[in-house]
Amino acid sequence: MPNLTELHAHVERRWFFVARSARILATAVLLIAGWSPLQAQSRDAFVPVTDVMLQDPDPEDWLMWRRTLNGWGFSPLNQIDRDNVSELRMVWSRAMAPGSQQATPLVYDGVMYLPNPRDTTQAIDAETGDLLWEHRRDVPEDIASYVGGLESTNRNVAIYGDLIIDTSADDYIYALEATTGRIAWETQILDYQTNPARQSSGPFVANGKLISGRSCRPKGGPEACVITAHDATTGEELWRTRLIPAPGEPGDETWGDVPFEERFHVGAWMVPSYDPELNLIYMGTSVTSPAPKFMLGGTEKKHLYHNSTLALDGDTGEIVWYYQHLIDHWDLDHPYERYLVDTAVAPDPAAVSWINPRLQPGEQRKVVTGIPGKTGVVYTLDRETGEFLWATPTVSQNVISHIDGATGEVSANPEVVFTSVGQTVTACPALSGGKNWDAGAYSPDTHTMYFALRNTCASQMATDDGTLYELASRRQIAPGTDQLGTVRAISVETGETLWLYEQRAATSALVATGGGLVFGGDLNGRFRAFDQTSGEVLWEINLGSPLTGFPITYAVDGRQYVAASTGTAATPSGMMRLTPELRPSTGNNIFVFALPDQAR
Ligand SMILES: [Ca+2]
Repeated sequence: MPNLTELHAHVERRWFFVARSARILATAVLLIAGWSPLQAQSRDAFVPVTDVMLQDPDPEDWLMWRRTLNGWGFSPLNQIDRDNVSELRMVWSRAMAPGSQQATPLVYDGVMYLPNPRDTTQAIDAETGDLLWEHRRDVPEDIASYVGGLESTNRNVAIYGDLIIDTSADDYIYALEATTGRIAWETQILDYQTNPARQSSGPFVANGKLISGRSCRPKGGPEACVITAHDATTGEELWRTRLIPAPGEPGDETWGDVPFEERFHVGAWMVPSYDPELNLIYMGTSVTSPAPKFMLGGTEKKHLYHNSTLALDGDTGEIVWYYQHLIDHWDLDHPYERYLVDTAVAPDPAAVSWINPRLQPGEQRKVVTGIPGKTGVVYTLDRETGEFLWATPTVSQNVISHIDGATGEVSANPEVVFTSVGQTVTACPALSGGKNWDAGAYSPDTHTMYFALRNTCASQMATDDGTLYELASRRQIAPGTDQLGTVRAISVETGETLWLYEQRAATSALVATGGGLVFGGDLNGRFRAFDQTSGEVLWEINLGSPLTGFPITYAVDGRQYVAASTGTAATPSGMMRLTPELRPSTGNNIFVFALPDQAR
């Protein structure tokens, strides 16, 4: 008997027979006949994706979450530029599956691999928008009761060899044949009923290994809080690194007398970056549960490895170095994208709050930089050693009072650190950030990082009602402004803010291009192109629903496309309550734009 997946594949293959496109029909016939799989476009045979290709991808392709291993979110494509972007028009659109929508499309050789909510994967002709195949994972009905909701989020997939690989809501990692959508293998990472972990992000390929993190739920205890590596060809598990130390392990003492089995929730729920030369994986971690540390053995304890950048050995998963950004009491996670840049480091003392006094201004370093956490603070570290180089705030924040430039040690503002149940503080940003999962971008053409940030604060009370973080929170727009959304351009070398765009609606993920543009959307349905150097809005369209996916750009046969997707997701829903007069619709859709023939 065929299983459900195979039955579904049969349905999809029948669909091909009614497709009008002769090109797709020809491919479908070959697939049904079981002949050697062809690229859906029937151009050439499918060329397996290698580590060499992932390290230096074809400009036309978008092969991973932020396109390149260094996390930049940058494409060198330059057909769409500052002069012609105003002529962009939609060339195709599709509705997406229902659920929490935060997709990043992958594009390889003219095919888009689109992660839809609830572990539905689609292969789509990237030129026409026609569906080539679809695979829906059979997600258990009781999953939400174990992983605490948001189980439908399916942020990204990976491509390696001839496989499209995802992690699943039920804590598996699984591979689909890129040419057919048929399942190739699956490997259980955790038993979701005994060690539940929320798997919102998919895997990332580092030298043939599938690296994946997750947010572990307190029901499972510390053994669910792991980063794993699997063989990208076979799915065999190669290593797992627990993010909470056990008795006798380094860092155990940072939890004081909290029993190991009560050390909860230090996850790594976003996607890492990777330096193939150093063979180091850079991944950020989340907060503890509960958040206030007086409930966890003391406010001065570090509770490693929460809110840290971890540099992991690619072969073994060993933590080579770590840097802790903030001892958290307010649910201010630090799992977001890290940019790996080789750059002159010359922080401007007039623009940057905290600088390592040993730094010789202008010296060349291999850095890991960006805004790793919800506080909106930029951190630049030496990525070989973890040495602190500089840090500076962006949006208003009051949780960090000082960073020691010589050691990088971060001091929390004692006025907002909880010391008792029932205590109320106003902490900025709110627990939704500042920054959140909506990634920024780095352009090597301008040596500038671009971030979508929000001006928020929250009135927070420490509770003992058994909720995940033991916090009751009321969000607000930061005092002194009614502008919730911002896009900020920051020099990677000097730390200066080069331009700042502000508006009422919260802003969302960005992509930078070789055409001198930054594309990004907002939660009021607007998708727009900024001039990278001035911040001027050069093009804008209303897509009707919040821009919740990650925009990308790609090319097929020399024509450049820009893809953006809309929908619903928890963080945007919380943000929308701060701008109640803005009332977009909530449809999960992908839209693809290109220049008309005469403008190219
Ligand atoms: Ca998934």
